[in-house]
Amino acid sequence: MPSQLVNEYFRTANLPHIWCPGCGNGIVTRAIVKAIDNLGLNKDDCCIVSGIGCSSRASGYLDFNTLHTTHGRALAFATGIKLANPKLNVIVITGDGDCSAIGGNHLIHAARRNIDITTIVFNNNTYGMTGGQYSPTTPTGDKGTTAPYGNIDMNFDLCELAKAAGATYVSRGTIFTANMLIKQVEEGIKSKGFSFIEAMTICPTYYGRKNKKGEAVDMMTYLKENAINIAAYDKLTDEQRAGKFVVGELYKNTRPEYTEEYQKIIDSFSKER
Ligand SMILES: Cc1ncc(C[n+]2csc(CCOP(=O)(O)OP(=O)(O)O)c2C)c(N)n1
Ligand code: SF4
Repeated sequence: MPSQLVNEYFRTANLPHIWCPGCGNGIVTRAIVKAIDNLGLNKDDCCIVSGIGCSSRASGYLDFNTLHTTHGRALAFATGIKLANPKLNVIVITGDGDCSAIGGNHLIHAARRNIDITTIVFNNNTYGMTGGQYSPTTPTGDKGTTAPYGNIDMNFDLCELAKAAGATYVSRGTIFTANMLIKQVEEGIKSKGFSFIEAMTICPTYYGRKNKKGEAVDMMTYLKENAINIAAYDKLTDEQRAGKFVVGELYKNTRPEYTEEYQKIIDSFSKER
């Protein structure tokens, strides 16, 4: 029997989903829904926008105001929606390719403007939907359909990118620690300004298979063993950090939010009349 969360927040008529067995996308999607449920948000006050990719298919399963947009353009659509109706909780679902390759410029500028949107990037280190090409987050040396001998590009640290561009809430979690991810999405939604949450997930079908990472359980175990919380990470030497990655709340700040600044301009003209 479907759970209360599924019955309340999913378009059950669109299920079963298309994701492969072992794919991590369901855990991230559940974390988003659980965060919304924990915050007690009204569904009609939320708008979920996605780009294109396996992860972006989540919007089709969610029973909210949703938009499945063009590849890389979720943040552009979301910006328009938020400016038209700043009261909405606008949540963007995107993949690492969608968000940081074709959509990279939109990410930078949404963060720079500090518009009050919560972005959750499902980072599986590959282009899942189109067959496992390498993406800007594929670690250097790892393989993809378009890098059969190993990727020679330097990979992006998406959280550092979002922070440097101006995001005011930045965190990273994994599908292994789903409860932490739920809290991070909650914090992202509550924070006024551009919130960026990187959810480290798994694609056993492409990234895992091409890089001999084993089954889904092995990939989950990798996340469990190599994700170090920021408090502990800060105390490690460079040697101890090798091969590990940091999770937790990485950055929090406040600065003027875009739709509020925009409203001030509108108000200044209203007063003049
Ligand atoms: C303009 C345009 N270029 C390319 C594509 C093909 N395309 C669809 S999904 C995708 C990659 C998705 O990768 P990612 O964002 O990492 O998401 P995942 O499928 O891994 O969740 C690409 C290149 C497209 N749909 N539109
Ligand atoms: S191809 Fe990868 S990301 Fe796409 S559904 Fe399958 S496991 Fe998930």
